[in-house]
Amino acid sequence: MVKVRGNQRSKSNHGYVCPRGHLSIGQMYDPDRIKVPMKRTNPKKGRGVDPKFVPISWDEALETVAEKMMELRRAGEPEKFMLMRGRYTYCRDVLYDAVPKIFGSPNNISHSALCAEAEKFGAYYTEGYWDYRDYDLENTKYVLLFGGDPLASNRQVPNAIHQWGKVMDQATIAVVDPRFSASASKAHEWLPVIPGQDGALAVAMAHVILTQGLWSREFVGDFQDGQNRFKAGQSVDEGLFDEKLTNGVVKWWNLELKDRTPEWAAGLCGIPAEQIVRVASGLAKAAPNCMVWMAPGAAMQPRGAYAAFAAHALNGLVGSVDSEGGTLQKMKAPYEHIPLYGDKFKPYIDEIAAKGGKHKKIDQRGTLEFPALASGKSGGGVVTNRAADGILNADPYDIKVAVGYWNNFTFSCTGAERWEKAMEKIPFFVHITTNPAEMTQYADIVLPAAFHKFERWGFVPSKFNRYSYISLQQPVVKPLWDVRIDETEISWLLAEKLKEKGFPNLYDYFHNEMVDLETGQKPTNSQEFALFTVKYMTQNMWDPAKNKDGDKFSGWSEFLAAGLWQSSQYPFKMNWGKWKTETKKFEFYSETLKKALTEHAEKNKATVDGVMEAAQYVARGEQAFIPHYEPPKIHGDEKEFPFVFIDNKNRLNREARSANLPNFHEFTKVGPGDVSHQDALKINPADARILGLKDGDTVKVISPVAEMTVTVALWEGVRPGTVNKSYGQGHWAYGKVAAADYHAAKPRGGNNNEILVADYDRLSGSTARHAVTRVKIVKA
Ligand SMILES: Nc1nc2c(c(=O)[nH]1)N[C@H]1C(S)=C(S)[C@@H](COP(=O)(O)OP(=O)(O)OC[C@H]3O[C@@H](n4cnc5c(=O)[nH]c(N)nc54)[C@H](O)[C@@H]3O)O[C@H]1N2
Ligand SMILES: Nc1nc2c(c(=O)[nH]1)N[C@H]1C(S)=C(S)[C@@H](COP(=O)(O)OP(=O)(O)OC[C@H]3O[C@@H](n4cnc5c(=O)[nH]c(N)nc54)[C@H](O)[C@@H]3O)O[C@H]1N2
Ligand SMILES: [Mo]
Repeated sequence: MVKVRGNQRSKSNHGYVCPRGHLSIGQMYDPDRIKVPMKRTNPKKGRGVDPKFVPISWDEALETVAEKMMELRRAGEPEKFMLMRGRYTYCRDVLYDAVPKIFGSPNNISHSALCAEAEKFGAYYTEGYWDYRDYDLENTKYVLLFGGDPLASNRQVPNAIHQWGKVMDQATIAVVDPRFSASASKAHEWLPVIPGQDGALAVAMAHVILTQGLWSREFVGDFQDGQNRFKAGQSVDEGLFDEKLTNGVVKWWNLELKDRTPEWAAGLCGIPAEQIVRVASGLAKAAPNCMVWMAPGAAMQPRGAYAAFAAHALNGLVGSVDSEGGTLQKMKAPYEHIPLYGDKFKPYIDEIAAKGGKHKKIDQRGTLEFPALASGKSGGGVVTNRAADGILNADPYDIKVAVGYWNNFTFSCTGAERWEKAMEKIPFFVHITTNPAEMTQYADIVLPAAFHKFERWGFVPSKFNRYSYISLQQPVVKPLWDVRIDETEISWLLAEKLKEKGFPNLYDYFHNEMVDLETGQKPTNSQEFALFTVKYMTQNMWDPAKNKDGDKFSGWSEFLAAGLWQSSQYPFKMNWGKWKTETKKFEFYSETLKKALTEHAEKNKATVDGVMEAAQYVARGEQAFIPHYEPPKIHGDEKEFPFVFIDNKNRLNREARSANLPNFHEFTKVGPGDVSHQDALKINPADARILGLKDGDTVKVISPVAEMTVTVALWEGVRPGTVNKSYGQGHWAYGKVAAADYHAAKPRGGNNNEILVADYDRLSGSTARHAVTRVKIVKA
């Protein structure tokens, strides 16, 4: 393979990949990849302890895993099996759902809460949509970015890059980011918010929009006599306002917004009142062809759910929800799940599995302190990072056998050290991975994975530029090494071994249910199973009898050649008046959240105020149900730790998977302020002067929990009192390039997650990577 490009048919990426796409050739040909299965011969586990891995056959490897799993079933404790999922394709149904369910464990733990769940909270409790939004950049007149950098990261880089020049010409772009991001550098307004103060800014903008009478009459409604009574400090009689498609605008005003003046916010968030007024009114005047693009920077913070709620609610005030040039939901990408419930599934669940599956999960979701209210359900979402504490405290029980695939929690979770300890404690761990990552160092069995982009079957749905799409992953190159596909092939091979040991249910399920929908043939080996699964799950795209929307194909082979199915274009206002909220309206006063919180409180025999207290929010009473200001909760005493640490993704980061690529280090400088061949801690020159630091100095960055040693880069792109370092370096494993010394477990650069304190936005279960930790800087 010599080149990667975007699918030429794509209406979303316009035929181009983002810069990271080009790194994937290097990832596939990475000489440090794991080439054959291995087993550990040194029983001692720990960072820097050589596992003394030796090569073994696939047969021996899976024989060993199956035996360990069967021990749990024989002892009647299948719940002590745990499956950890990091990145994935949608064939995740097999390994992530079917395997633990049929085996008998409730513990399938995904990485979602490390990623961006808190932003979904904002969209769900306003418009009943637990997902990322799409954005109609092409037709927009105003873009207000809250905590995201779409030219470099977030979810639609190829489209953003493609459209940005046009958007700069036709629209105003305003970027709320404490860091001078790539997008801020190509914007009209930069609002370098003090980390964690996004909520203040958002509610003040709402205050401006209402007091200036700039809300959408079409969307929100109006006072009966057309006279604006939204005056700072004054309550308004709800009866005087005829509300249209929204719920509770006057309640929101009375409970929160009336006192949230731009002057009030300026003192907290560090943005001048004039700029707050200018941006808020600019946004509203462009309405409805405008958007508030809210991303993890403003959400993945302690208490970030309410900042996300407030930022997204602005879209409701100006009526940009589902509007041309606005923020959109998505067209259906109608893939099928494999049978995971109902008549086709139940026969495979035996008594041991039924009993095991009823246990509480290891991540404590749904407990009083961890509501994790995904999609309106108490414990509806995962609390990924809390699983480390669950394992360490054997709460609610001990984990004895764990499998991790395509994940590296020992590196990717804040408070990473807890995961090191947790991994030491798990008696038997299997890592399915391409590279010898940090987590791999704790493995008893290592299984080499097919590289996701080019060596396997899989599929991924997503959306941007108003199209939903399903993109196929196909084995387009012959793997150089003895690898297998994580989600499907390895599940099959494991099922064969479990069957040999007297537990045939998983094998029978795969064999009977995952038939080839073209030929009716049942899978007889792992490769067939992998292919049939993809065909099964994408049947609504390629089978002309089932296809109801978008690209039409005559059959599987045509779909395969196209590599991509696309929906029809998203029609504006599709969901107006049909939101899946309690009131069917866009909720400022969220009856949906009230219900979720009340149910969670009742389940835990508490009051809603009791939940808010336990989950560490300051709001009480009705405030819990509206977008409101929550003060930031940043760890570390301000006097001892004077700098707030800002985390971001460099343009070339694939989360933490780029660091073993020489061209990643050569081109790190494509990130604003970043320096090639360094892991640069960016500090404002004014602060550097006070500390006597200059470019290239080596420093220790010390947080309340840990320290790391990195290189200083002076940069005006962070405000005094904050420092910034891109995420992704600091590997002490992964390969010869990623680590300074792989064999000595010596890191190259520093891992932000070692110094970041493990804390959460508990309402969404999210791990907070933003506005969570203060640090001090000491010359090393
Ligand atoms: N401080 C900080 N922390 C973050 C983030 C951040 O921006 N800052 N980002 C967060 C986000 S958004 C996410 S989504 C998570 C991601 O966190 P994880 O889901 O843990 O994913 P990665 O850290 O990328 O690690 C994936 C691991 O899978 C293995 N691997 C790599 N390629 C393949 C493959 O093709 N197949 C298989 N089977 N295995 C492979 C390697 O061992 C690699 O370490 O990290 C989160 N953590
Ligand atoms: N280049 C690149 N792109 C990626 C990925 C990648 O690893 N690299 N990963 C993908 C994945 S898995 C995900 S989940 C998405 C998410 O990726 P993003 O949407 O980029 O989210 P984050 O990485 O969390 O960072 C977003 C921004 O928040 C800013 N920020 C930090 N603190 C604050 C704050 O207090 N307030 C505000 N307003 N902003 C703050 C940071 O400077 C950064 O610009 O990106 C995807 N795209
Ligand atoms: Mo993510």
